[in-house]
Amino acid sequence: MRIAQIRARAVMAPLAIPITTAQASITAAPLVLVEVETDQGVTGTSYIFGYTPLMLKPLVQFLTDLSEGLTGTSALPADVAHHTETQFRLLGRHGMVGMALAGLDLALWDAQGKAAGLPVCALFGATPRPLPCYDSQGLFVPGRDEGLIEASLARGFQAIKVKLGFPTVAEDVAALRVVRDMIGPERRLMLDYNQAFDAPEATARIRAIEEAGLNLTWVEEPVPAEDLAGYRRIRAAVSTPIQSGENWWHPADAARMIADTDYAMPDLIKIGGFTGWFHAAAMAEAAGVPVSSHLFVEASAHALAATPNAHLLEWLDIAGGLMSEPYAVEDGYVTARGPGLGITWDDEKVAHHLVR
Ligand code: SMN
Ligand code: MG
Repeated sequence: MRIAQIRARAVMAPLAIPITTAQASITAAPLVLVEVETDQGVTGTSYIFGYTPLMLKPLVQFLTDLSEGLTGTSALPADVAHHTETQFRLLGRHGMVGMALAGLDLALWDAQGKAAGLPVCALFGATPRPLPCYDSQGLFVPGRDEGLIEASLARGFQAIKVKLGFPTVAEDVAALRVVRDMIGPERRLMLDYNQAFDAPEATARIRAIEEAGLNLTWVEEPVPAEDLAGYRRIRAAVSTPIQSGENWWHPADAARMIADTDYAMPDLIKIGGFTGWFHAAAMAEAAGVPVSSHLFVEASAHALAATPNAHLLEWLDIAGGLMSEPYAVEDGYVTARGPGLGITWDDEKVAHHLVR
């Protein structure tokens, strides 16, 4: 199978609920839809989350220009990785280059799955299986967001993550208290600080949360992702497990950081597609670190199905609003489906949200 053409389209995907974090509020998801047409009549697809609309046009342009050099070359993901590794060795593959190449990797695996008539996870030796997931919510503001927690419970979620980072830890504790009381003692509750603090502030907050008996499954990214010394100091001072990984670039970052986290959640795009994911997940397994996912519910369901140390799938559906049959949560579980990644774009919806 050979690459005939790579196509990319920019969209602002409608979100059922805005994503609010300690850093920013995202009301529609800036996505780049990637398509790889092959000479076998199979087209692979995936999407990249751009985080900001400013990334859309550069990504589309980059992928469109990349197409020419790859036309006629092997459509096998490792062959393309080998080719592009050499091509971008001098520049490096962080940032936009890595995001584009990872989107391409996911689309190439989708094409391989479709060509074989199999779900992508089967190409990695696994049958689709129900994966426990958690509802990934935004900032929880007491008095405003109780309805969102009620909706999660009504949909059967057994685990919920909220983002916080109020001016004072007392406000964080009060917000967590409301959520914990609503979900009861058995369901999992996680907290995402989105890199908001330095180590002393994060340590003080996590200790206060522990003293309040809120029993968090993890606290995520309490300090900037690259602050390894901060992670070490926090983990030495608190008993709550620490989660990180969504900002690891490629397996090399996983190698640097895996010893300093309790849980890891590589982002399928930043880690380098499925190819990067399985290298990072293997390092995590060797270090005794369970692996969860970040965004990309469809591809993550395939990756986690084939990951022996799989933990939880993050349910944060940023692209379902553009699909004819979006993935769904059933009783708190998500199951991968084929062929390929099981993604079919609804052309009308895509056209409606296209960014030109
Ligand atoms: C997150 C950050 C930015 C956009 C979406 C999601 C986040 C998470 O940190 O873990 O869900
Ligand atoms: Mg996070």
